Amino acid sequence: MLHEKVQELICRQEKLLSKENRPAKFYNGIYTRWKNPVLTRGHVPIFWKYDLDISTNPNAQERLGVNAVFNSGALYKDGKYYLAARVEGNDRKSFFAVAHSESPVEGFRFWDYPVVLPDTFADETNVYDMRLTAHEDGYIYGVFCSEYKDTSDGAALSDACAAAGIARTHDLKTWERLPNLVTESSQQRNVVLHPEFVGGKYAFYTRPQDGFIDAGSAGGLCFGLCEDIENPRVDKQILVSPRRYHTVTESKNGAGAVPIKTSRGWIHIAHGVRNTAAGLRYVLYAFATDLNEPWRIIAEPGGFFLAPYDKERVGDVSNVAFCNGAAVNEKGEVAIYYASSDTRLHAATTTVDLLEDYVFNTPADPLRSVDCVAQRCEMITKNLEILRNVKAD
Ligand code: M1P
Repeated sequence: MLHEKVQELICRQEKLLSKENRPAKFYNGIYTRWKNPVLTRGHVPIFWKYDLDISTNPNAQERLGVNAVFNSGALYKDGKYYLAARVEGNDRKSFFAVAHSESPVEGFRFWDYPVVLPDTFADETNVYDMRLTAHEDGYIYGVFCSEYKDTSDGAALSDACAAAGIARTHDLKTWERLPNLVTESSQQRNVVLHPEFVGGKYAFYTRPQDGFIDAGSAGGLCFGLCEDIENPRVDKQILVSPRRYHTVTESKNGAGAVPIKTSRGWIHIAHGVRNTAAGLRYVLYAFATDLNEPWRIIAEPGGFFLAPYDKERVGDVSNVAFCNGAAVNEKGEVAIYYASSDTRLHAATTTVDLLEDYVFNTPADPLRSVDCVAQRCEMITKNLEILRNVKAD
């Protein structure tokens, strides 16, 4: 027999899980935002949080609370959308859990168990932000942040080190853990495995930093090749997308979703961060790289692609939009999964064609106000002429 409160929670959750989603009113012609988040802490199975045994939990108290469900890797496979979400317990430790649905925007349900990663690093305290890459070698790779305490001389209690953890699977259920990626940088987060071999080698997008939080003199989204995925190391990191003064990437940036292959280039959805009086602000930006030289940018719209909007602005870490997964189906429909304020996960839907239009036809950032005004005036002049002609017709 179940406690009546638990029965009520299960019924309430069922309503949430079967809720239909609708497009939001927001419009920019580039993507559709959806009204309801696709995953929240409310989606976490009740039996992950409550001991359902009345004899050991007579008051139906939550024993292992979950604080948030957010940054998710994503994959479309055989008609289904899979998310590898970051689930954060009340104890601040994150772990991964897979949810799937036949729709990109609703109906996601977690599998019975979270991902159980082989415990190969005794010092690892936390794991988060998994990118799922269906690689041409036949494996699905999960590349994530593996965090451990900085124990070097003089390190403060909260000082930490970030490395890129790597695990691989065929079914998202059984995972083989590979060694962490070795690079020359002491801090490595937001690492993404490119889905194809480049010159016969594995290729990673990296984000070296001097500090755990601060980019320091390093930073920028980089690219490097790796000979052996079972002993992964990147010896040379080439800068792909640098931090730039007075742009959305001023404080730091990092790779997001696994790049999307289009006829004109690889489309990347990354994040950029700037500092404000209210703290860091994270937005998404996009660019395209060359099909054969995926480290070379061939188009980059100015400004942000997606920023925290409306209620998305508020959460555990407010003013954050973060993406580590997008799923593309065989019709060229794209679901971009982005989390808001480190609290919940949303979908924005678009198509490969619309993304190409955005990335290749949106003007670049001219980097100075005076040039931005000139850029805008050029469009205004053209538009006023069009409006005059429409009136005359
Ligand atoms: O809190 C915002 C984000 O901060 C980190 O991103 P970055 O490494 O670029 O600073 C990550 O911890 C990410 O999970 C988080 O959403």
